[in-house]
Amino acid sequence: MPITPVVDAEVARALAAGGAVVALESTIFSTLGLPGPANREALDRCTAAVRAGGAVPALTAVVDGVPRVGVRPEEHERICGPARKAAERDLGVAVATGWEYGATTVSASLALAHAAGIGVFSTGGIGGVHRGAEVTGDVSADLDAIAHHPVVTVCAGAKAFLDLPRTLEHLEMAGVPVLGWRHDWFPAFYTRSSGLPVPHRVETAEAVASVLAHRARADCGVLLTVPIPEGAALDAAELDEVLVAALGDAEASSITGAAVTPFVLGRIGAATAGSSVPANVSLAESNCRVAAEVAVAVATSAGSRR
Ligand code: PSU
Ligand code: MN
Repeated sequence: MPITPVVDAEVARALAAGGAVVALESTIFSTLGLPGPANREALDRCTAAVRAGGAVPALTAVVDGVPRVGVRPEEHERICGPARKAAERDLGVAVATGWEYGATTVSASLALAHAAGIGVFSTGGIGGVHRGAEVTGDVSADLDAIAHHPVVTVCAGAKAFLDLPRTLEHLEMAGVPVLGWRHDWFPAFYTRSSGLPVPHRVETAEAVASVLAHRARADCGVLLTVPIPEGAALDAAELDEVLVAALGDAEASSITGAAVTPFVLGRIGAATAGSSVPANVSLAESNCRVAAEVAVAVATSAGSRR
């Protein structure tokens, strides 16, 4: 048997009743993802957006060596603190060696959500194929996790410090349907379009639920991309300079492996202090709003098939 998370009582009740549930990752809310106090604001606004949409939020994390799906508000302060980054492959290690706080990435969150029977997951941006991956081989485990858990991942695309064309190619190779929420372009996190067309545009949550229900492989997920809200988007040209500088710093500092993404995120945050953090919070909240709608549609369609 693979990992069995401890599911919070409210989440378990919702699942047993066939209700709508949205899983959330914890890396974005830890200091690895966003600086304080914005990370706490992000967590509060994300969980509120899920609830306002009629779904129950299920925050995933490893706390005191226990894999969890659904973390109580009393524990949120800890979630917003320092953490060890836990990808899917780290979950077993985090449990076996009793990590105090393993903040789940997209891949780990999908594994825990799937194990708990949750069909919808919301995040900020996914990891992808890194620039220079043809040499370093650095491809986020997020991509294969999306391809191997039957869960809808709702995201604002991926940050432009990644190689977005190759990220889309990888998702195609892995058999993942990539959808654009009322939008024709693959979003680039802080900006609404990467300039790359999204393979399929969808207009409704019911359509997304139907794509999941009719997936070609039992173990395959769906990627739903939602562009950052108009008013919150940043200037693409300015951002590009910051991204290039951040990547140069990472290389000069010999940062590799799992440390690359948090390092680059930190540099982008520092270089764009005032603007990137509110943009990040706003897109995370917007994704949660859409994810709640999708979770309601998934629950309704599962109910009618019962
Ligand atoms: N991109 C962001 N913010 C984040 C992450 C990515 O804009 O917080 C985090 C997510 O948890 C994602 C992880 O799953 O980084 C990917 O890390 P890596 O590139 O090491 O696979
Ligand atoms: Mn990596």
